[in-house]
Amino acid sequence: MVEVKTKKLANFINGEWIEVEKTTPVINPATGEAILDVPLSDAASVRDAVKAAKKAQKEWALVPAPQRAELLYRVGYILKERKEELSQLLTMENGKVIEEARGEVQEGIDMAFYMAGEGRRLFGQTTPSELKDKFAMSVRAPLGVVGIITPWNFPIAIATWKSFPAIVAGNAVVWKPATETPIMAYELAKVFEEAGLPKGVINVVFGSGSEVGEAMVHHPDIRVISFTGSNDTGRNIAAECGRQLKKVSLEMGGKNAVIVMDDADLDLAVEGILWSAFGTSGQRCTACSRVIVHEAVKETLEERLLVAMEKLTIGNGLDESIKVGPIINKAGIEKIKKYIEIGKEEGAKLLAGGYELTEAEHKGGNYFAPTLFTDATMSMRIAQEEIFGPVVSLIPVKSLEEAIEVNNSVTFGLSSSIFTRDVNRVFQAQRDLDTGIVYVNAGTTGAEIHLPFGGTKGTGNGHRDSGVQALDVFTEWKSVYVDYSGKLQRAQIDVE
Ligand code: UN1
Repeated sequence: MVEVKTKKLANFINGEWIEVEKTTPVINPATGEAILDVPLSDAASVRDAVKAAKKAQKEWALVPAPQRAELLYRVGYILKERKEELSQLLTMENGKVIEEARGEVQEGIDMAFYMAGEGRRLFGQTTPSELKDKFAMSVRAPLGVVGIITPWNFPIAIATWKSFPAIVAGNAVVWKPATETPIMAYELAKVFEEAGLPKGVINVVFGSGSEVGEAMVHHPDIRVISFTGSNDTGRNIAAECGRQLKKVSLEMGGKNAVIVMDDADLDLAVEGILWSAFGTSGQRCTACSRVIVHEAVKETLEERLLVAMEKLTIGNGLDESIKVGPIINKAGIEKIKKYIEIGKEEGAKLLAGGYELTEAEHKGGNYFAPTLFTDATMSMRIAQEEIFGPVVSLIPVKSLEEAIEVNNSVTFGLSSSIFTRDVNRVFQAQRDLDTGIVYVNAGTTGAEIHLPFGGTKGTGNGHRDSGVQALDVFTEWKSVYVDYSGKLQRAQIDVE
């Protein structure tokens, strides 16, 4: 088992580890134990980080992109070497079961190699000029200093989705990780350091959203804020960035549904629902929290789900046999409990779960039993609002059209899925489901890093993390005209 207590977390600014006096404990959600302290920095640390980033970025942008990418390859190899150790640390700070922690670290490794490849692409476009002897092209230019704010539920993967494209494109980064899960940020900064990233290209400032996050959003030299987290915070950030005309990229969750049609492979659907609803204890933006089921198979699906849910083992995710880990903190538990009450009051039928495990069962940890509601309707709050816990509501429907309407009835639009064997339904659904990600015959989770990640409507503001599209967040298009005619040619006028 890896040792965690001996680590002393510090900000990483201009290649130096800078300790901060004020700290708060990081709690292992599986045990309730304080495992170490996280610094609570103030605006002055953000100013120092931006200053360092600004200076470093000028040089970094001049390094040829394939050489910048070399460093990312090194980052990828180091992450690969340290995969098991990092996965265990991730489980300790976040609670997700070790198998999923390994998957998340793998996502970071994949992102390193994928984005390193971009160092030899970063494609621009050439196009003919309307004038003779004139060359026209558009190229990607880095923004300068970029700010990234990352959540506790995917503390390493999401950080790599944002920082790797930023770095390969020639930016310098100021990064505020979630205070619940600072170990992954500390370790990733160590990896960057070991890989030899020039000082100041990546800067990590630990602290709260109200202190560090605000200072980043207000700092005039931060050219973009890329944020993943809660809806309220995202909207506040967007409002302030709008006022400053600062670019902002938001990813703020979902109310994702699995549709099960009457011709579905029901055993497969059960597996897909279980994995995407109760994996990470439902604490994914992509988690399935609604099952829209054709009435012809509703009862069978309920029965099979209940049998499968019985087998879910709950506990400390470091134990390989555990399937469902803890909830991040007590506030998370309280929020889930509130929705259980709301669901009951609204008239949905509770088929399984609905309770927090007792202290005696899990001393100190925050555990909530996997929960299944049925006979929910489209407009109920449990079918509309993000719960971020292991709670799923079944909504019966009569047709594919109705299923799509129910799916699209929420304000979010991140992920959706359909189980069917009918190719016509597959193509109709992928066209009509109003989400940024659509799965066919799989649950709502499991996005791969080389495809764009993000959603429609209230999930975000149109930008995408991950995939080559992430480069659009961290670069600006520059149109370049080179006239080699030797005379002044006026566009729109000197055209024969
Ligand atoms: C998130 O929950 O914000 O698709 C990220 C998935 C993971 C990433 C989830 N690859 O479920």
